[in-house]
Amino acid sequence: MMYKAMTIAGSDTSGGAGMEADLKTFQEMGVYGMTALTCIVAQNPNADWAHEIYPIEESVIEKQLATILQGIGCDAMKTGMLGSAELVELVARTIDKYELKNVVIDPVMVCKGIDTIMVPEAAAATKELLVKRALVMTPNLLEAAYLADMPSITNVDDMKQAAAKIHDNGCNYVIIKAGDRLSGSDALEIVYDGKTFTEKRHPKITGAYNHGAGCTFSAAVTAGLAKGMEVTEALEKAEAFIASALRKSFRLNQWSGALQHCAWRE
Ligand code: PXL
Repeated sequence: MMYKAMTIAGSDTSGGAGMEADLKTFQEMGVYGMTALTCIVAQNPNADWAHEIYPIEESVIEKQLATILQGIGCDAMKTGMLGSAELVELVARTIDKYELKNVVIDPVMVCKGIDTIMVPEAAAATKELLVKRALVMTPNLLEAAYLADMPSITNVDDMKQAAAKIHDNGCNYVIIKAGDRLSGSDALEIVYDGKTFTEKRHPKITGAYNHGAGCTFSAAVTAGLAKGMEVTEALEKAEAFIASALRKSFRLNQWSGALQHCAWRE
């Protein structure tokens, strides 16, 4: 029996984030991965590694979704880079049409090298259409502040307030990751299931390259759900996975580094 997961995401040609990170994570966690590609991101070595985004036509994305969902089926899915409101609407329609339950929404709104991944209309559509369809959402601080209509998130109390607001909009589990963005020696994570706030602290991994960490983390949660785990167990496995991948992260070039997805094997 092979459990299957789908990612609706962009391709990060440099291999650290996007569907490359998702597929590597699915593979490492023993889950069969499938992709509906939304765009191709190329990094320009002649322009300071500027990220150039080449969108894929919506009709082609629909074809990929039919291949996977009508033709094969999946046990869990996640989203990554969704560049337009139309695409967010397509994802919402698809979740409804196939009655998908194990839905992880990683609301990719910002990333290093790309100023605005999401045009404002796509961010607004994500807030309106995807939050309520998500079993799990995995925003970082900037994305959580946007989704919760808060000017910024600067401490644990803000994180809890944002998690509660996002949960109120219909998402079952909200996981806000501060990563290395808040001061202190720990990387903070707040999990809210509508009843309890769980505050998790992991020692910050200094000197790590964290490009693709958000994609990898949400893909690991998705893989756990595909295998039939409860959210809390999938989350614990994902935390262990991301910690080892970060600890063994490595330099790619003068602009970037990447997580090591196979590090947990050692
Ligand atoms: O890390 C955010 C991200 C997501 N998806 C794709 C990306 C990036 C950042 O580079 O390229 C395809």
